[in-house]
Amino acid sequence: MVVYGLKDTIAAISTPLGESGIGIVRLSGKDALTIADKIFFAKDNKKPSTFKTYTTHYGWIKKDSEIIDEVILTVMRSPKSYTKEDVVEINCHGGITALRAVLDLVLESGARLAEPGEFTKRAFLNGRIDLVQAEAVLDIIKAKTDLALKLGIEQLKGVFSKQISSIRQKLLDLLSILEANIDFPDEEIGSVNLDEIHQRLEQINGRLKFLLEKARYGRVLREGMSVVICGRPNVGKSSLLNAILRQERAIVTPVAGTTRDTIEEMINIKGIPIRVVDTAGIIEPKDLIEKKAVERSKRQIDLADLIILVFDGSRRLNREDSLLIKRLQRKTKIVVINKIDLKQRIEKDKIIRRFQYVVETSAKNLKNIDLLENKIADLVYSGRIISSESLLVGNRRHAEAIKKTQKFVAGAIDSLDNKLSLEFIAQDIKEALGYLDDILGGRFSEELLDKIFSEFCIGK
Ligand SMILES: Nc1nc2c(ncn2[C@@H]2O[C@H](COP(=O)(O)OP(=O)(O)OP(=O)(O)O)[C@@H](O)[C@H]2O)c(=O)[nH]1
Ligand SMILES: [Mg+2]
Repeated sequence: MVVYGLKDTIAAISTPLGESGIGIVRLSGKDALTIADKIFFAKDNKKPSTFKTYTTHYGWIKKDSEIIDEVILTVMRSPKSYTKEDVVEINCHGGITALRAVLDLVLESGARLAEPGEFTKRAFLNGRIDLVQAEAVLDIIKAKTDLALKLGIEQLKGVFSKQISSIRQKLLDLLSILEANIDFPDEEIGSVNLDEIHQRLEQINGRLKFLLEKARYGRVLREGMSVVICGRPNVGKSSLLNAILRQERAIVTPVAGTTRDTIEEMINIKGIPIRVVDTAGIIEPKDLIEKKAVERSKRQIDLADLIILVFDGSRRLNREDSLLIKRLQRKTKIVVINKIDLKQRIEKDKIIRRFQYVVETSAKNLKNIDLLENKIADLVYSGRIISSESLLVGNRRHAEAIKKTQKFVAGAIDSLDNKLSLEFIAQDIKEALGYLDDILGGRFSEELLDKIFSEFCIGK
């Protein structure tokens, strides 16, 4: 692996700028301890280069014998540190002036100002973490929701990396069997059982497909989950969409069958990006247009992470409601009893007994829309929509690479089915392996690293 600019010792303020109780200046690199020796004066006159790893020491930072700050200094020696290099952290008083003065002194004494994410980049380049884990550090810093945080921590622990590594190993094993056979076609050692190769490729293919399916959930956190509003005609679905969006987006009329096409909009509910979709209420189509409308709704329902099933509180449940309930049986649902401003005739007890999450609203008067939003957020945060098992695949970069890997594994299976020579199959497997290496960072470009790490803050 090529190592970029790791000779420098880097430094940065690692805590947020602004008034705070304490702030930390962090140094990493081979001169970290020598630099600390020059500027840190312990009460007992000992020097940082003599400190044991993972110990903290009280003292002063001085410039030309003038005290700049009273600090606690921590030493973490290579290789057991965040970057695998010698790391020194200086706990200063908070506030920009003290921190800036200490950082300036560190820089004057031989360190270079770190680039954004450079500490984490070093952890990667020095082999302590893989690229997925480096990205996870960023996710953790940026996490706005408990769930995003949970995902970041899982990835940092290497759960996802392990999955990828294990698939990678399986492909490597296959490749070595194939290559032995290509190199020594007549030898006993190379005799290859094609059925077994086929079986193993299918298994890997299945595993990759599973990861891809899960990638959809990882994306929810960044790109939004899909919430689809369903219900028979006229119950107030479009009115509910408008109420959630707080704008007259969809046409609302007293005529049943008003909405024909699905309508979707992005909104943000308590930090969760959500794609809300309003569907046509038609359940039993009578003509071609209605048939198309039903097909579109069905497609949205299949993709939905959550369904909002709307009933009209002023009417009794009917056949269409029952049909819909049956159709949506396997979906996670919030049931909305709408039109509570009118006289209620619906079998409310029955609904409450049957469904776990029920909210009563008046879309027309914007009543209890906040309760519905809270319910949606609760379901996401409690992990009931996205289970922790789904927290396998993180970002789009990973999903793209898995998709390409899967394509080549499927290609290898095709080649095998078409009785192509083993070279072709080996070539497909090599391509597949390349994409897996992209995920973990075994194969990477400076450009990719820049893109990933430039999103970090300085000091991480
Ligand atoms: N009183 C009352 N009327 C409502 C409420 N919500 C919707 N309506 C009315 O119910 C009628 C149908 O509303 P829509 O929002 O178009 O219903 P929809 O479910 O989208 O109907 P389709 O698109 O035809 O399937 C309209 O006249 C609305 O004004 C409500 O909370 N209270
Ligand atoms: Mg409508």
